[in-house]
Amino acid sequence: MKAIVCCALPYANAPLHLGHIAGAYLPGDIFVRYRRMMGDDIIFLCGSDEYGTPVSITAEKLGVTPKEIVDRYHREHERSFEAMGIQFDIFSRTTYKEHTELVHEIFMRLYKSGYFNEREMISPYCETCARFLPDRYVEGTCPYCGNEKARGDQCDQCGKTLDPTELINPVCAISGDRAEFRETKHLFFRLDMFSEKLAKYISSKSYWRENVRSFSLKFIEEGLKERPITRDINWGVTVPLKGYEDKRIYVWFEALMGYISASIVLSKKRNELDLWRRYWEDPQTKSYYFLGKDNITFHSIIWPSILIADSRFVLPYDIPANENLRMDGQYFSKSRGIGISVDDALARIPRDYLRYYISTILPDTGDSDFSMQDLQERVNSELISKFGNFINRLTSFVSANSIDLHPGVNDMEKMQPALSFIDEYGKLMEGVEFKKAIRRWVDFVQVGNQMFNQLQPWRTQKEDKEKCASDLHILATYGAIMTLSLYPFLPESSQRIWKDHLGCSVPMDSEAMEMLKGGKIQFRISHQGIPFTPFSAVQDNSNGLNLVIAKVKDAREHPNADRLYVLKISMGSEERQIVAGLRSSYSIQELIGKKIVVVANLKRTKIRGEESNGMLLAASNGDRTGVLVPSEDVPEGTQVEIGGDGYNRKGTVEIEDLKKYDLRIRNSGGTNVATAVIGGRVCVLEAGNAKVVPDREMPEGSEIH
Ligand code: B3M
Ligand code: ZN
Repeated sequence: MKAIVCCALPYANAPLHLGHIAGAYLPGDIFVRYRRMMGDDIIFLCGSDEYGTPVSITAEKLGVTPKEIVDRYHREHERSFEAMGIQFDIFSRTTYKEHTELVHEIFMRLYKSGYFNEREMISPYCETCARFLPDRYVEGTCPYCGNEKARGDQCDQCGKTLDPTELINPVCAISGDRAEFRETKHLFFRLDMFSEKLAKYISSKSYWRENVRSFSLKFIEEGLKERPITRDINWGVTVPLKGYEDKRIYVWFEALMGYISASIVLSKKRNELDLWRRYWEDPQTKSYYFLGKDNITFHSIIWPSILIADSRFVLPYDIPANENLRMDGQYFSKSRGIGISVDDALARIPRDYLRYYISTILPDTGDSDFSMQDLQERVNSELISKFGNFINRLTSFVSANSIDLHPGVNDMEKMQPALSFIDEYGKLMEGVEFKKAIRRWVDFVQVGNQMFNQLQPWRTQKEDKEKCASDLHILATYGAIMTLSLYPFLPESSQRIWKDHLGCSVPMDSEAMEMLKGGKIQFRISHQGIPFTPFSAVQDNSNGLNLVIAKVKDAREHPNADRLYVLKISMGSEERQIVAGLRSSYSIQELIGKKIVVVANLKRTKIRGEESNGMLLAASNGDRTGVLVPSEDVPEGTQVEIGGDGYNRKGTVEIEDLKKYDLRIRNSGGTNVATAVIGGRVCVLEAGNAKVVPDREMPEGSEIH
């Protein structure tokens, strides 16, 4: 089979989190590894989606250019994918000239064929910023659900697609001032021309996931309207037409073409200029698009319409879209500080354990939950105790007794459970049902362990050496089938076990699978112990931070240090003295009476002759410092919770220990608050029902010490 496998191009404006990995990239990688193992001819494409308002808004907020943002996140995403073992053939960029050229070519082809209408349209305009406000630059109240933070293009609360004119009380997202509506000229893509063809195309896709198919058909039923495909912005692909110099192509309209331009870049990289045509222009090629559910209609309606209009390239064969991943019941969201970034996760979870766990909870047919505790249990009980143990008992027995494995006569009967596993596993993998495939795999590992118990090699070794050797050959074949079918999920560990533990010298591919079915693979078993180390979700057992709200009773200058104050604080039941380096940023008057946050279990020390029993927390960024305070008045002595984790607060911590919490100011729900990273999770610091915030405006990213 010849296939193009695409993963949605991530916007280059924020770090990737595990929700992205579970929703699009890991399933794509698993699929490609499986199909390649089966001998299929595949190109695996992805790249950065770099234009449009998602990027320019981020740039504006941070006060840098869009180019700086995309350069930074393109590199970062590339690294994250590599670290996850997700290996695209090309990770392209929509800012590449190959992309612009292709977009211009397709654009003009569609324009000349009459698929665009030019219209005056009414657009939101901000007087203060002196510009039109596309999509996300305008906010207001959703007319459908009343959400006050709906965006010009969509309401995140009820999921409805919106037109900015529908918003109640529209305001500019940058200035916050009221948006007015003005006329401006734009090109519209005649989506309405494709209703029939699309309905026929989608109806024929009986193998599509039910949610994708019914959602798309419903979208068509509700009536396809022409869609504006130009915008009044300057960060985007230019419009190759006179009179459109100040406008750009709408990001979605061009980003979709990024799949094709990525393959053009790949062709150049491989020095085979027509490579991309061999895939896209061959009607036999099957194209797959892995993505999150927010992107369904773009791929099932808009992209096929562009492709039908262009008429040269294959339409999507399948769009295995996924639902969302939650973390402890909440949706992953970068802006609300929920969830784990890929880097944070990999800092504490070995890559293959993370790939394994995510595979077992893929949100393919419904939302699913990620939890550290669950990860630890699954990895330790399924991967290690069941599979790892099978490999260990097999290899240790064979090595200890120097058994010369060889096939026996009545083996085929014992192979039955393995053959039916291979059959079902194959069907699930081809049907893009990876979560079910891995569940089926766990069952098969169980069967292998039971078989081991039934065959009792420790007895036959004494009573019937011939039977023992052939039984162990069967068991080794079982182990190899487990290992081979694990490859798409855990490429690294499975190759290691295949070579080092089982001593298989043939490549891990479909031929190997056929040989295994016929019991014809040679093993050179070597005992290396259990092939995995147990995983503990608890990073270490040192003491946790004990943070408490205290009130400053008194303050004086430190007699021996001109940057320091000596403070008397009260923590409710207890009074203490602490030393704080705040003299260049706060006056004594400003401090007295303030409720602050103290690390109450910091090792007691003397600073320039003054005792300091604890430390107050403050955020700083260059020369700016803001003391952390509760956002509302809470009693002194109130315990500050970090993500509600009942972690150990006994004993003392050292200054150095603070580093591992990565305490910093992050944005959560639109405000900058104090956060810590615990167990790879970003947690907001909370005191009673108050948040912990800096008492002066501090930028996101400011460190806390
Ligand atoms: N950039 C949307 C997203 O990251 C998006 C997909 C484009 S695919 C052509 O959610
Ligand atoms: Zn709404």
